[in-house]
Order: sequence, then C-alpha cells, then structure tokens
Amino acid sequence: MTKYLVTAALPYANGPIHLGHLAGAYLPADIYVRYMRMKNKDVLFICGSDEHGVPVTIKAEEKEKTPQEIADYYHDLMKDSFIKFGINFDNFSKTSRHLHHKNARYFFKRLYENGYLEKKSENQYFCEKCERFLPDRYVEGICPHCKFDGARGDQCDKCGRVIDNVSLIEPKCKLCGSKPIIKETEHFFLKLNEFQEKLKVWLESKTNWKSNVREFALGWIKEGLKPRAMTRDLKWGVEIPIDGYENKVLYVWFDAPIGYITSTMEWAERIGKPDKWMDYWKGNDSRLIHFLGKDNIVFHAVIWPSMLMGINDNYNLPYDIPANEYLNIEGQKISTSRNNAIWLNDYLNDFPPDIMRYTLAVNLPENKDSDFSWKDFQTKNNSELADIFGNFINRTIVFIQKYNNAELNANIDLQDTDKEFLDIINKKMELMGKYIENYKSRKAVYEFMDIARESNKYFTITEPWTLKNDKKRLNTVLYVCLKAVTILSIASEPFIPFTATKIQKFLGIDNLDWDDYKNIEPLLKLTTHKMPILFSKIEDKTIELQREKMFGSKKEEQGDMIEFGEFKKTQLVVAKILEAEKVKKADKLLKLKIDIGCEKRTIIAGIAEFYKPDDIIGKNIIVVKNLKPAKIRGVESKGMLLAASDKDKKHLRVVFASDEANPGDNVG
Ligand code: B3M
Ligand code: ZN
Repeated sequence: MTKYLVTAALPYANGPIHLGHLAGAYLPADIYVRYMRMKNKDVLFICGSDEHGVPVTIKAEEKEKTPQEIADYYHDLMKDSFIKFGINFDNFSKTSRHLHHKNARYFFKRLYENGYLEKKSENQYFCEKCERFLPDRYVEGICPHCKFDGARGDQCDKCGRVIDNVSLIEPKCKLCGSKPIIKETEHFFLKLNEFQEKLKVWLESKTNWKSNVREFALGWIKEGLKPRAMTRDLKWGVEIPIDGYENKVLYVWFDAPIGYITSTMEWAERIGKPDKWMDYWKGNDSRLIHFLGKDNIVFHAVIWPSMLMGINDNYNLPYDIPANEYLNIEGQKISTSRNNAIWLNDYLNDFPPDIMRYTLAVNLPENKDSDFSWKDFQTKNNSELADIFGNFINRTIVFIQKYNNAELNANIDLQDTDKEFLDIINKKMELMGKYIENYKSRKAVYEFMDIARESNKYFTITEPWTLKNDKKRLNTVLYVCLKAVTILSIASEPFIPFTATKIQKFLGIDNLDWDDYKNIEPLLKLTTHKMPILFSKIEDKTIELQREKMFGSKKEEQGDMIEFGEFKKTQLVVAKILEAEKVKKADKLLKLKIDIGCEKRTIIAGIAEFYKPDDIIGKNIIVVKNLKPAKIRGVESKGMLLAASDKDKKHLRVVFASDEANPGDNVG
C-alpha cells in the first residue's frame, strides 16, 4: 500500500503559533491527513519545533533567557496549542535533541565526503559596535529583488527569495542599528550548482505541483544556482563535525529539514519498530509531502532536494510541496512585532477550536494571499456553522425525538425528491474527496457547507411538520434527514473534528470511514437526551472585544464598572523575584528582576518602605503582564506587581502567590 509521509514545516521555537502559521501550513496539512486517515491510507504526520538559528537567539537576547530556555518554553506552548486545536502529529520532536544533532552532523559529513561541500572565505556583515558577525536575521535592510524594507540577511519574507551574500541595500545591525562593515569569514558551501541540471529535470517533471511552487523554484534555477554557505558564525546550533570550527555551527536551514527525519525516527522508536522510519523515507511506494508557507518554498524545493541527492543514501525526493501564500489580518500583513497577529493560545482561551478551523479553511490562502477578519469569523459562525449546519442537525434530531419517539424504522419508500437529495450528497462527498486529495481544501469546505445548505432545503421542501398524519411518509423524510446528519458528521470531520465527534457520540456511532457515506444507514434509535448545542451565536460585543485586544480600546472611560471582558484584558501572571535592589535616590522604590516564565523582566515597585530586598528575593508575586512599559527614574519598568494598602499608604502588603506556583502561571 502506498505510504504517505506528511510533514508540516517545523515552526521556529521563538514565539507561539499564530493564525498565519495555521493557514499557511498546519491546518491544510491536518485537513489532508484527517481525510487520508479516514480513507484508511497509510499516513504518517510529522512535525517538531525548529530550535536553532537566529530567530531563537535573538528572542533569547531580548528576553534575557538562554536559547534553550526559550526553545523549551515555546516548544511546550506550541505542542499544547496544536493538540487543543485538534492537530495531532504522530510525532512532534525538537531539533535540540541529541538524535537530531547526530543526524544533522551525519548529513553534513556525508555531503562533505561526497564532495558537495567546499570551504571558502566569503564576505559577511560584521558589526564593529557589537563586535560580532551578523548572520541571517541579525541584519536587516532593503531587498535587492523587490525593494521591501525589512528583508533579512539570508532571505526576504515579502518576495520569498533568498538573498545573496552581503547584497542588502542599506544594511543595519538588528541589535544596535548601526551600519555593519564587511569582513571575511570562512564557511562551508553547498555546491548547489552541481545539482542544477538534475533539479531542473526533476522540477520540470512535477507537472502536478501547484504552479506557484514549481515556477518559483524553477525561477531560481533559471538564474543559475551558486554555492551557498551552510555554516554560520554563531554558538547556538549543531556543531560542525569537522575539527577547527568550534566557533561556528550549521546553518539552521541545513539542519531543520533533517528534523523531519529525526522526528520520524523518534516515532519509529516509540512504537517499538526502530527501522520503520525507513519505509517512509526510502520506500519505493512512499510519498513525501511537505506542507509549508510560501517563504519556505526555496528551501524545500531546491536546497533540501540537493541535500537528499548529494547524500546519496537512497532517500526519496519530495513527492509534492503544497505551499500556501500568506494570510493577512484585518487587511494588514501579519506582524508579530506590531502586534498584528492572533496567537493560537490566546484564541483558544476565548473560543472553541472548530470555529477558527472552519473560518480559516474557508479563507485558506491557497492561490493568493487571503484575509482574516473578526467580523467574518462572527459571520461564519453565526450564519453558517450555527444557522445552516447546526440548525439542520438540531431540527432533525429534535423532530425525531419529539414527533417520532426518538426512533425510526427502516421501512422507507423513497420518492424522487428524496432520491435527488441523496444523490446530491453523494456527488458532493465524492467531489470533496477529490478536492482534498488535490490540496483544494477551500473548495472542499465549501461543498461541505453546501451539503448542509441542501439539507435545510430538503427539510423545508418536504415539510415534515405537515406529515403528522402520514406516518409512513414522515418516517421516510426523517430517515433521509438522519442519514444526511450521519453523512454530515463524516464530511465535517476534516474541518471541524471536535463537532464531528460530538455529533457521532450523540448518534451512538464512531470510527466512521470516509467512504461510509456511500452505503451507511442511520442508527434508528436515538437517545432521548437533549442534543448539545453545536454552535452558539457570537455577539457583536464579543467581536468588538477581540478587535480591541488587537487595536486598543477606542472607547472613552465609562465610569467605575467594567465588563467582564474588560477585566479579562488584564493579563495577570505569577512571577518569581530573582533580584531586588534599592533604586538610588528614591526611598520608596525597589528595582526587581522577575521571571514570568516566557521571559525575564525588570520592574520598579513602590515597596521599599515595607520590604527589604532580602525579604522578597525568591518569592512568587502576581504581576500585570500586558501593561505598557513605563520609564521610572530612568529605568524601564515592564509590568506592575499587585499589592494591598490602606488609603494613606501607611501599610502595604504585596500579594504573594503560593511557592508551588510556576512563573508564567495565569491568574484570574
Ligand atoms: N522554521 C521557518 C518557519 O518557521 C522554518 C521552517 C523549517 S521547516 C524544515 O517559517
Ligand atoms: Zn524581496
């Protein structure tokens, strides 16, 4: 049986997952995998966090944490969010693990021995002020290809193209803003030029690929491939397996795709069949499918295949690379620095996963950039999930319970209307399958909702409420409706799996295959319990609140009482006091260094008259995390602690949290 090895790009462990990630890679991959599993295909779904490289070290410097602390923190956060969002990888690894380092070093060594890596000196940006080389994201400037201001040293996120060495216009050091000088440094280069012809033939044969992906890769090849440095002047990353390069590590884009292999090996180990990873990576009948966003195309369609060819170890090349374009938020580019982003973990605190899964599925940037807006989110929930999908299921169940004693019989007599309706469903299910197999989830999810639309239409036309005296016809109509509900529970599973499970549980069925739609008959005895509401309406003010979270409150102060939602905007977390000292020439102030889980911060607190530094070091307190930083006596204070005091501030007690709480724990 054909094997499917499905990967989703390894997210950098430098921040939480946001909607852009989901729409680019993870949701389309999950829809595909869920469908393939329902088709009983042999599919393995692999991912993990990408812990090396500059994205992680920059974050670590910013947050005063070690790169490993940052990577561990975000690895756990991402893993947890994926699970809560219904994305169940067969294995979610991390690239800092020993096995991965071993694999990456092996790849490097093999490529070196096979003559595909060469040492040479190249010019690099060097910041004299920071006294360091500036690889990759440590330098920013204008893209020489598309003139986007904000391109990085190695790649432009706007046009997705790789940037040749030291070719940025107006480069600036990311750390201090000064203009770097150019200095020579020695690196190992992958001789991409040697794969030029083979890659071209291979890519040209991929006529079934999405044209954006194929053309993008072929475009780069047409320009003529040049050797590219695969090492960096950094301390964080995989060590170079050749003596004399102790101050350099492998380029993150060299080791990251090898992470797919490591993650597969881990999975094989875990299921007790340690060699089984090879069936997926090297088997004759195995298909390697990489889901990813546009900015990752060149790495997967050109550099990674060159590595796989060059290592000469019988690896399969990617079978397909269904890459997506970008998702915008409220008409603007996602920007994590400008806070124009919606974080999955935040979202999941406020709403169930399925509404976002559906809204994103309808808006996937499959062929061009697309947009997410909270208003649209509300409409998709209220007018489609609740009014069309939920409504049909609910009215069918209620009707059978109320007017037919919660049971039906199989003695049905189908009329043309019934047959036509069932025929439409069958055709749509078949179409959906074809769409998903060809990575057209948008079209598939449209058909899914259309089945629900047709179902409502059928219900309206057949008017079961007029059939109280025609028991036989009533039974037939409700039978057909219940069959439609059952099929909808199958059709919905790739998109809104939590809801699909809820319906199936209620109907007393589970483990349905996709193809069951062809001949499934509904279970004729229903429970008399009330059907749970599948989707409740989202009110305007809930949506307004979400928009305010992103854009800030536009409302004036409205007196003393606040809405629950307003309160929820204040993020209270547990923090551990690491250091405390008096602020010079300020009797009342203490400067505290605190750990809030994801980062260390400095805050200034007016508690010096009541606490000595030694009294509070090591204690857990509660702080407001999302307060705008303020300069107090020349020191930036990022947060505020909670304390109780009397009116005259004669007595003051800090609110301490339990010793057992962990820094970063939510309060509220
Ligand atoms: N971490 C880029 C990204 O998160 C990179 C993907 C690696 S896939 C092997 O966009
Ligand atoms: Zn560009």
